[in-house]
Amino acid sequence: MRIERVQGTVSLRRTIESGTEEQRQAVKRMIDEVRNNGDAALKKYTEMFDGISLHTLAVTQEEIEEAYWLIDEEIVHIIREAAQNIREYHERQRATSWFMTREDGTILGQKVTPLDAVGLYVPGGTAAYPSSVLMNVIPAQVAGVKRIVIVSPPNERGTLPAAVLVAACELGVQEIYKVGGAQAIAALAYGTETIEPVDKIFGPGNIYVALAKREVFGQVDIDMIAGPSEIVVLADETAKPNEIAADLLSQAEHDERAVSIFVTPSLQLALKVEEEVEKQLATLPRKNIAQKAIRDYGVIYVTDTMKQAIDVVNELAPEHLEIMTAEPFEQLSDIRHAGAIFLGPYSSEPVGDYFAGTNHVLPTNGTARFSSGLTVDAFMKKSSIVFYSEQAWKQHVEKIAAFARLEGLEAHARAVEERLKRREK
Ligand code: HSO
Ligand code: ZN
Repeated sequence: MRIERVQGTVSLRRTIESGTEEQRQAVKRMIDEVRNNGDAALKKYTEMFDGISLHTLAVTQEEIEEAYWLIDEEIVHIIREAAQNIREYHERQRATSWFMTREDGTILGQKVTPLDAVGLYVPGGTAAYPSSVLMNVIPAQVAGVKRIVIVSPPNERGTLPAAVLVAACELGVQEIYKVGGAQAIAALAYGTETIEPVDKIFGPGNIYVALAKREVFGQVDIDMIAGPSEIVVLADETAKPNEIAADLLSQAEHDERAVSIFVTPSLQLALKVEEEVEKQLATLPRKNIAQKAIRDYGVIYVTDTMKQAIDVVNELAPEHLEIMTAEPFEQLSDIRHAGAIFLGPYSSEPVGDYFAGTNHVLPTNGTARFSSGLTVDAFMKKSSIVFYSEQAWKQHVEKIAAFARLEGLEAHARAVEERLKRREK
């Protein structure tokens, strides 16, 4: 891992998923084909890309039962407990409708309504995370979304990973389809004979999925385009180098482009962490991935002071930040940009990935500067409510009409004035 002394500002090397022109065109063609040919197009692409010919797209009850056979009962209990923690945390986020009144009888308000239907994309292969099923489905349920659809590419056996099916079933998800890639996104956006369209699409995926989400945005809403995972650890000499190294590697194993960064005012600690990272890397099953990530994107920044270290963290605006200092709550108030903040030696980042209750869908690529992780709000929308009383209308009608005429909108002015006729009768 590279060690750099920091003077002034730093900037993170970022990979933006914009794809090539060829990829964008391919995605557009696939979306058109799904719009024109529905299920037949989905099956054709599934055969082409997943190498499997499916008769029905929907996951059956037998597949779910089989999944339960394959998963340890103990794991099912862990999933249930994690789900409970996640539900409890997200319930606090649920916005409620409200009203305000004025003395003239005006009532203004905000009515909160859940989305009718949402779709969740679960990637295939080793990135098919049951934890991500929990992180997306639970806030949707807390919001009150009635229809939740999961789509995911089938594996070589023509089914979905057992753990994903068990997580979905534990939450009571009724609609699961074995379709992935850009074709799945097109189906969610436009619908086919089997899959009714949804209003918003959530979940990460490969470049084709990301491009397809961008392409259907407007027809439906989308959550965010997630980049590779990132972790920044901020620590002083009270922290343990082996723990810091382990946490840095926890995110490095996600992706060859994952970003693991350590920031500290202690050169001595920096040297020890560097050594630990190398040592621990050697025995990791996903060593190849983690090693590439650490080599290409891993950095240790050594600053002169803790204050400078905090500046570096804010500059990086990481997805995950761990603060391992003597008094982590002291630094907390100075942190302005981070998707999730983990405090103290026991709050290792995977605690949040799986179990604490907070959400693990978080802003990457420095977007923590202006955005937040997934919350219940993403599954709800707000309508404003206006009730004007006669008294309020009378008091303000001339001002409103004057404002309308300022904009040259005579029909607006006349609309509010039309009520004058009631008084003439
Ligand atoms: N750390 C990942 C989420 C995840 N980790 C899922 C394990 N499973 C992105 O924040
Ligand atoms: Zn993770």
